[in-house]
Amino acid sequence: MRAEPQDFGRVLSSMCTTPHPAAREAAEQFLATNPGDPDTYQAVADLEAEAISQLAEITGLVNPRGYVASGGTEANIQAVRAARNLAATPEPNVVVPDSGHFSFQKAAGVLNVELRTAPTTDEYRVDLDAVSALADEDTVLIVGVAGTTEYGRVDPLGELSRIARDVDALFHVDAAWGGFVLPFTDYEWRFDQVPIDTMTIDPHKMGQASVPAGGFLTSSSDILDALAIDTPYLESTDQATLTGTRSGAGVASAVAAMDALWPEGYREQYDQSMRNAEWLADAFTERGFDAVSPTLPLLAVDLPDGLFAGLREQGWRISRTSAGELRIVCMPHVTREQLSAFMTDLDALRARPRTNS
Ligand code: 0PR
Repeated sequence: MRAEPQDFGRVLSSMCTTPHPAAREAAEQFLATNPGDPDTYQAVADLEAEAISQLAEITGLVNPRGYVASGGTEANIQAVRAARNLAATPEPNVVVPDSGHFSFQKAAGVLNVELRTAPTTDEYRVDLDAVSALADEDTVLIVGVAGTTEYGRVDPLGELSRIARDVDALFHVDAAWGGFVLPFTDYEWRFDQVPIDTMTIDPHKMGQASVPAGGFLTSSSDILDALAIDTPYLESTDQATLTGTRSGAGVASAVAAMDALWPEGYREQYDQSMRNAEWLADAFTERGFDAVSPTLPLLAVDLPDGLFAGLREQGWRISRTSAGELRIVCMPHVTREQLSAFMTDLDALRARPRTNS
C-alpha cells in the first residue's frame, strides 16, 4: 500500500509541524545512522554534540550535558529516573502540577515512583502552597512546566526551584513545547535565570525539526551518570539514554533546523504565531465565546459540543482540553488564512438552525 501523509491544511491542535526544509533534507541524509552507537556512527555523534551545544545556547546552560531523545516523554521519564536513582529514599515521590504532561504518569508507572499532583490556580499555573504541602523528605523531584500542553502557561519556576531546594529534591523544567518560543518572552525559564537541574526541550515541536527529536538537558554530570548503564559489547562503555538505537535523522534535522532558525527565524515565527493566537482569541470573543487569553501561542475556547463536532466533520483536526475546551496550537504551519477559513466554517455552522450555539 502506498499512503500519503495528511497535509497540514486543517491541523490545528497538533504540536508537530512541517519541518524546516533544511531539517527535512538533513533527516533524509542521516536516515540510516544510529547515535546510540557513537563509535560506529561518528558523524552523527558529532552532530548530536552540536545539537546539545545549540540547545544549551537557547536555554542558557553552561557546561551542557544531555542528548537528543525520542521526544518529551522520554526526556521527562529520564528526569524522574535520574532523580530516583540519585536519591536514598526507598519511597520516592515526585510532585508535578496537574497541568503536567501525561508522560509523568508513565514515568511514575515504569519507575515505581509515587506521583503527587498539585492543582493549578485560576491562572492555570501551579498552586505553590499545594506544592509546598505535598513535598516532603521523600520528594526526589519537583516539576515545573514552561509552556503547558493545554493552556501554554509557564509555572512560577523560581519559587518552585526554592521549594525543591528546601526539601533537597531536584528541579525539572518541562519546556518540551515552550522552549523554542520562550526565548522571545520575558519569562525567567533558563538555566542561567533559575537553578534548574534538568530540562526537556523538543526540537520536533516549535523547533521545526523532523520527528523524532526531543531534548534532555542537565547542568550536572552526576545526573547524566545516574542514568548510565554499562554497555560491554559496544566500543563506547556506557549509555545514558532510555532507548538503544536512536534516530540519526532526528539528530541531524534538529541541528539543521537550529542552524537555520536560531535566533531570528524562531523570533519571527514566535511573533507570527503569537499574533495569530491573539487574532483568533479576538475573533472568538467578538462572537461571544469565552477564550482563555493566550500568553504563548496556544488558545483554549469554550465551544459547544455541536459546533466542535461540526468542525471535526469538516475535516478540522482539533482537540479538547481535559476541561472540554477547544484547543488550538498556533504552530508554524498554522496561517492566518487557515484560521480565517476555520472561523468562516464556524460561522456557517452557527448559522444553521440545528446547532445549539
Ligand atoms: N511535555 C509537554 C509540555 C508536552 O506538551 C508534550 C507533548 C510532552 C511533554 C511529550 O512529548 P512527546 O509527545 O514528544 O513525547 N504534547 C503533545 C500532546 O500530548 C504531543 C502531541 C504532538 C500531541 C502532536 C498530538 C500531536 O498531533 O498533546
